[in-house]
Amino acid sequence: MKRILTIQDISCLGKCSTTVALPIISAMGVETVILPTAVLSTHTMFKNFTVKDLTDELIPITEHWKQENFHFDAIYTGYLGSAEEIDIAKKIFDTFGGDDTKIIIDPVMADNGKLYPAFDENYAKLNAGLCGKADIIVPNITEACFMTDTEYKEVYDEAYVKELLDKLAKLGSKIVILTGVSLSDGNTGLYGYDTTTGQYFIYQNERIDASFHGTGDIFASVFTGAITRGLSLEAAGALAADYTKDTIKVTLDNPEKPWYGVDFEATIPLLVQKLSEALHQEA
Ligand code: PXL
Repeated sequence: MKRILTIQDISCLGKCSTTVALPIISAMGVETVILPTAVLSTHTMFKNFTVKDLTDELIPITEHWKQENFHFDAIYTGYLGSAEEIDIAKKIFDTFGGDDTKIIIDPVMADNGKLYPAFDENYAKLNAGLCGKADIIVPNITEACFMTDTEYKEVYDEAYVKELLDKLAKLGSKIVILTGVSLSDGNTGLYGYDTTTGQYFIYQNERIDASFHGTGDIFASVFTGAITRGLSLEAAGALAADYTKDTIKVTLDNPEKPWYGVDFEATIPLLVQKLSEALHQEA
């Protein structure tokens, strides 16, 4: 069985970061090793959340794994809490990285034109440096703008998206994938650029007019699981985009839907089925 290491916080309640990555990637048939960067009572969109920083634990934990000779087929990073943790993530890439370990970075720090409460522009620059170490990065448009000093636009055209992709590629990652890209009314999805082939790729599906917390983490988790199971970039991107959209739809149908996250638990069986179909199709 393939094995992924995911490095991000545990928001105990809130359906994001580790509490979505672990169930989703496990359901996709990949062993999921977690490295929690912090434990929060909830994610940071709640008021009065508590935080216990775990920076001091990260190196000792990974040194133990190294002594035990563990290998990871992929390392996937999401929400990292501080500049120091970005530095530690780089060290972990150096310790465990190699040709057969894909580094996938979701530089979680911003959305809808704004940085999350815990972060500033310096953090965005450091995240840009981290992205230089990746095989694949999956920022949203806001994160891409902060990392490349580009003006954030709500309304844009394909030229703007390609400019962002080209600037992101200069950070150093082999493959760059922008999420939340809408190029026509009623549609949204991803737009990617593979620097190894010079090819752009695009996948759009129905845009649902609702915004939920944690959907970026769901996209990145499914994408990472699918790449690790051996799907192509295009198929992994389509699976992740469709699953995110289907999950938002199912959540909207729930009269008791929580405000803080989506009902991904209800759609995991669908994900497992679609993954299996995609693997057969590409076999
Ligand atoms: O979903 C991204 C995320 C992860 N972890 C924490 C967050 C957020 C977004 O706000 O606050 C703690």
